[in-house]
Amino acid sequence: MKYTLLSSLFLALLTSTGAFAAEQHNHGQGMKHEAMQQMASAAKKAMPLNDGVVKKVDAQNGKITLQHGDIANVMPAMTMSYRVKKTQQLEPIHAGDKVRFTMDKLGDDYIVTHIEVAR
Ligand SMILES: [Cu+2]
Repeated sequence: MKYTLLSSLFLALLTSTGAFAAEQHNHGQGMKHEAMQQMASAAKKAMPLNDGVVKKVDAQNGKITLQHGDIANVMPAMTMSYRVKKTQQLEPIHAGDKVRFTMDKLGDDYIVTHIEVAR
């Protein structure tokens, strides 16, 4: 009887040690998150003018569809609809225009912060 108690105590100790190890393992995810934040802030620092071609202007919803090349640290070349910071920014912009634009991250979205017709 005494031995059984001791061995179950030992088992309990082993189990709690295992739980500890699992907690420490979780810490690795926190570090991964830090690395992601560093990447995000690196992308924020570099906010160059990107070249694009306007595919569609949706002034009513404050959206513009742009075809653009690779944007370093942000996204590969693609055609994508973006929200613009202010609807008025779309007034001088028309489908087919070659434009230069900058964008910024807002939550999970990228929004166009500046856009001008390229001359
Ligand atoms: Cu995109």
